[in-house]
Amino acid sequence: MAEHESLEFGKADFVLLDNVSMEEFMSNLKLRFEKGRIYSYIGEVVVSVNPYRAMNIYGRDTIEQYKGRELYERPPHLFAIADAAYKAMKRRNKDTCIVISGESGAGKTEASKYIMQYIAAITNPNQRAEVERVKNMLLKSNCVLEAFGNAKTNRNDNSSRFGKYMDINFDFKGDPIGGHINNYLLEKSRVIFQQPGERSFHSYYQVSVCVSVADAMKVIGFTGDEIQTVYKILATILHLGNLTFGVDGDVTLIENTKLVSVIRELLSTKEENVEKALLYRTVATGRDVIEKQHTTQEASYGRDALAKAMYERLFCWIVGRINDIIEVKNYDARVHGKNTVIGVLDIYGFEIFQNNSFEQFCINYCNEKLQQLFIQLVLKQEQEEYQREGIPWKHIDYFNNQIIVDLVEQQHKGIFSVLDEACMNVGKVTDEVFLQGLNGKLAKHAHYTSRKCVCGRAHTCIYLPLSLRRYSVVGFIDKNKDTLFQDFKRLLYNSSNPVLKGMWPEGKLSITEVTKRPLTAATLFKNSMISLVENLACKEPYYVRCIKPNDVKSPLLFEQERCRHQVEYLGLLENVRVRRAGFAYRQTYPRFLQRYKMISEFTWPNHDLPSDKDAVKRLLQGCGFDHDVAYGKTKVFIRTPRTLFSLEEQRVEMVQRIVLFLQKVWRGTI
Ligand code: AD9
Ligand code: MG
Repeated sequence: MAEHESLEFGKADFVLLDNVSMEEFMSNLKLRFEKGRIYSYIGEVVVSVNPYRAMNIYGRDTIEQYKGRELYERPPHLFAIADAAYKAMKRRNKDTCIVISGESGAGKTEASKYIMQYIAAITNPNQRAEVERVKNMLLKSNCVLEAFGNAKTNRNDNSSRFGKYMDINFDFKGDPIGGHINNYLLEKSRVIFQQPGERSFHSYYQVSVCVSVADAMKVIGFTGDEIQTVYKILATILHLGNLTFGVDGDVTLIENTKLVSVIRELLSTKEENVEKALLYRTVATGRDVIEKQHTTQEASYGRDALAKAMYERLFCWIVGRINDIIEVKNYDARVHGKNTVIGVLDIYGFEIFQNNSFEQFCINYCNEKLQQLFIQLVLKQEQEEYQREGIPWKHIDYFNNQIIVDLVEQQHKGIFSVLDEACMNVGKVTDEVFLQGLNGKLAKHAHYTSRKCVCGRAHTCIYLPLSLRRYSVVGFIDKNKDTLFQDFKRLLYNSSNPVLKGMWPEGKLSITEVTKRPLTAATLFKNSMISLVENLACKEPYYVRCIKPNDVKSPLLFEQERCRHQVEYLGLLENVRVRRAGFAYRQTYPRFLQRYKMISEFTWPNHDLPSDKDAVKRLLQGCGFDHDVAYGKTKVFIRTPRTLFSLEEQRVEMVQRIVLFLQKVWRGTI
């Protein structure tokens, strides 16, 4: 029996609320959470509340219940949305994507794993060895990426510190044949600094007990040399962290020289080269090339930049290697037909800390961008559906966060442009200069203000919709420029370890050959976000909206205010309104009949009308609901939830009567 037949658990679809108000929304969400119903729908959007406890709803038997079913036939679940995306891909040859959003710790990564598991479980019925291999790779690659890209934060013990978009490619039979991962801005500063209570990436704590990750890497196809090099890089970064600099007269020197030998060994380079790269910088002045000694401050900056860059490069290299291994090979579209894709996006969620820096700014911008896509697509999809079905559409207004996205990314006037401009300045480039630039250009913007903080450090305050976020501009310039002295690139390129050397191809260039200024971190991130959104926009999207019920990881606590805030900024209430503005419910004629035909004498057990559409019309007229519905080309649209309830009630009644009747037949009493 479909769950929305039982009101004990609240309304399974928020569209069915009697009144669309925040109060009703929240009490339904709370009731469902307390009854252990962590998933609900808004139409085809899944709303998920992190249960913070193991739920017995992901096993093989549950998978079987959702396989090939329609969304409304079973209680709301991630599996239903995964199945819908899969069916659209397989039956209609559509590229689809599943976009999972929500704040840090809300359950996005877990959701993405369940979705992957579901897809793996329902595909390849013939157990083709090659497909099994691909599936195994896709699942194992996750574990490796988490080890290197996730860390414990104050919000989440397993927080994703990078954005991940994974395409799974399918052949014409609907079986996975490969994949591709795009990764976005790893929070590399974590290798040199963590907030109190936080940790560096899991990889650091797993090296000693890291058999499982090493195993996973081996299974995926990393060579022994490659795995060795990964460990050496991790060790180098640890040692770099212990390296200190001092002065002797005019000379900057390394205080713990023994470490240099260790690092040299790990990097397979010459010892004097390591020392030189840490203490000097080669600069070209006109035709001359000179070596300029660092101050201790510059040397420390260089050391940290090296540690961060090595980790980031390692991470990107791992992603690249995984992609080499999982990419689709030998697929001939002329023979096998179109190769279709399901993309799964699991990105770092909104986060607000005590002190928010460049990283939080980028992460939150990314979330605004995805929210914008959601707004566009949900509206667009509704409009298109009505047009396709030939039903008039009533426009509905709601808050559009485009203004926030523009504030960040617009050419010339946006915050990223002002930041890049400040970084290009010759002469003094400081965070202060950047702040002045912002104040100059954005003082009149409705969503921008800045002020000095009590602590005396410069802050900019940026108002984002419905929540105040404050970012400190301290460190923006450095993090945006992301300078890594060329000397380090050459050092690593000249390593006799071919794996390491291969990670640093640009080290091949001599100082006089390097002319181009590299793109800034903000520009790179902005470009990657724009292309991500373009990529998602051309696919049929499915959404999972995750909510974090409390800050203490408790399975029992539903913090009303906290949840309401998330419902607000995720625009869930607006989502319900848009969905209901037209019609709360829609279904294709054959499916509708299949479910409700027993409630009308004209359709039970079969109808003799010219089409299913006519039969549905007859059925609804008979029940007196004709005024509340519209008949599209392929689907019937029902305006108010009451009508649907009533249909459901009649159906339940009829089913019971039929069952009773059959029992009597069996007993021979009829
Ligand atoms: V972040 O933006 O990467 O910091 P996520 O990805 O949204 O965040 P994550 O999926 O990592 O959060 O979930 C956080 C924790 O909540 C997990 O480690 C689990 O302990 C817990 N969780 C989340 N979803 C489920 C679930 N469906 N069942 C049980 C869950 N526990
Ligand atoms: Mg995550």
